[in-house]
Amino acid sequence: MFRFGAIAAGGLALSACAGPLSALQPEGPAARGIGTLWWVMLAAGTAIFLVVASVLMLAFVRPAWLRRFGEARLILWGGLVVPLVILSGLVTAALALGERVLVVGRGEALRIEAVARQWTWRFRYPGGYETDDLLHLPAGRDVDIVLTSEDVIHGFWVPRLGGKLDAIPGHVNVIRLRADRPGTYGGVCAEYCGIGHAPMRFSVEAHEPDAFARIVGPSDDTRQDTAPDGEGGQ
Ligand SMILES: [Cu+2]
Repeated sequence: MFRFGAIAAGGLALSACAGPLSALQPEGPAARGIGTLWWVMLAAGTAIFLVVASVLMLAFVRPAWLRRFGEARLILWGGLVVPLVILSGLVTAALALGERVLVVGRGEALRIEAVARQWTWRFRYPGGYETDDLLHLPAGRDVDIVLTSEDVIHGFWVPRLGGKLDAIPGHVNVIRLRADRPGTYGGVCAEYCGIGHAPMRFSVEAHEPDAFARIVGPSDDTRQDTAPDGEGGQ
């Protein structure tokens, strides 16, 4: 009975991690790095919890064992050395991931502008084509999302493709995304921005490169008139 309950609870917990906004179902290199770090932190956190719980138990059941280890040594190792090693590892991993999420010293990529305002997202492609609350991407290719805001600070986040970055008025931030394959992903505003914050969502559609080019058109100003209707164009 207990085993059935544990399996059911585990299944329920894991199913809550699925869906279009799940950072635990990554579909791009940046999101995959973030997902891996999350799993490593979960495993390490669980291990640390078990060790601490065991030591606590030992303090009650076999206090003499702990006393033999020595108070000063316990504080030195448990309070300084071990946390220092763990935190150094985490900081290194986070810095390496940050480089991957942001655009630091890497090659050129397609640039798409994203302008946030209360409470929508407008995306502008190189040829001038625009969409509201729908971001088209070419699959398998790096894309730089050039973020800014017209009013307050918003947060751009597509959990299955990458990290999150603020869209700040009067300032430009750039985040690099890549979708491994065609598909539809969810995006949200990740920074509280007013009464309409919660529903300030957008969709991301990753297409085969040909289909992407057909939808957003060539990279010049002739595109706007030939945009097919019903593809998310405004
Ligand atoms: Cu918001």
